[in-house]
Amino acid sequence: MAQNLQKKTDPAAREQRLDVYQPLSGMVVPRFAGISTFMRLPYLAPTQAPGEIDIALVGIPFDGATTNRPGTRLGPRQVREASSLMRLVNYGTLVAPYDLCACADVGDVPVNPIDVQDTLRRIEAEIAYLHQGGVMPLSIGGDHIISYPILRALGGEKPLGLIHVDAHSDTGDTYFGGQKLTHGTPFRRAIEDGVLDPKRMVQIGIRGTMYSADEREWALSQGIRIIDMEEVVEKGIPYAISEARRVVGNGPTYFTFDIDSIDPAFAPGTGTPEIGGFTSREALQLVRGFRHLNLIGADMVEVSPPLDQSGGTALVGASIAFELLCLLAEARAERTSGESRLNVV
Ligand SMILES: [Mn+2]
Repeated sequence: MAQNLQKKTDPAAREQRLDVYQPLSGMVVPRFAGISTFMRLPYLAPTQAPGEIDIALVGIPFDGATTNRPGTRLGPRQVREASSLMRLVNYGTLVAPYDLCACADVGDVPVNPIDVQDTLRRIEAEIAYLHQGGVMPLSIGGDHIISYPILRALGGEKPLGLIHVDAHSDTGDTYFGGQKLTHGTPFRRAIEDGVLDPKRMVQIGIRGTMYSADEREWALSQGIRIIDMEEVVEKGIPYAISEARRVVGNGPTYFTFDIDSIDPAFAPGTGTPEIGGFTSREALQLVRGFRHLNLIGADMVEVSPPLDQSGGTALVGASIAFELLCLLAEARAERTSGESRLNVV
């Protein structure tokens, strides 16, 4: 790995790597053809990633912590397929992520579909390996439990800030008589483990019914800033963006996007849909508001293909994943070049 890391600092080698890690051109091989990878990027074994690429797109096909309707284990495959519709340049921000960072699809984490704890260990090990090798992860779930081992892998040195876009707080304690590892509990576990700083955590779009008002009370008592959907509607998306930027500040920050934050009219293929959500257009506006933050990774979770066989939800998911990739690539490039335009609040 040491030799690889040395290669990384050589500017000529870096230019070469940007040439290699481009999506398969839709002008050469039509976009309906070829083998499905995220964004039509080259596939690279995760063991080869350190020193070679800057951002790894990681599939995490696990739904074993789902408390209601499953199916997200099939998410990465369908999102790969839908992501063949993504092109190279972000129309809204003009960010061209593949000109900034070497990116590759590193395949799926080899999960254990019948063992939650074993799966979480495997996810944490792979993400930690990438992180220690200087590679930023953009993970595609999978149910929301996957954020927990990722936060453990990334937050070991210093508790992280978090931008959390979701219909649900996911800060519950236990389900079904003491089960602590579910897709409704990842952020409570991460806070308990000290890898997530609740005072630098913001949740956006929370709504729907709750099992009990205590869920919200616990989150608020930890210092989490909840910009629930009622507040977004009242004050607007630009307000939500500036308030969230204030909360996370300039410290290392992770971004997690649950597809159920979007209204089921646009994204019905998810296990726990809630009406009154963001339109897909509003979601683009929201995510694009988080440029120039100190982002160290991101995920897009909870696309469940069996619940939307039209594939439309996976297209929304792939599009959000591209937006997240643009944020990560720009943040990474700014850190590397030392020309940081970090978060002015
Ligand atoms: Mn969630």
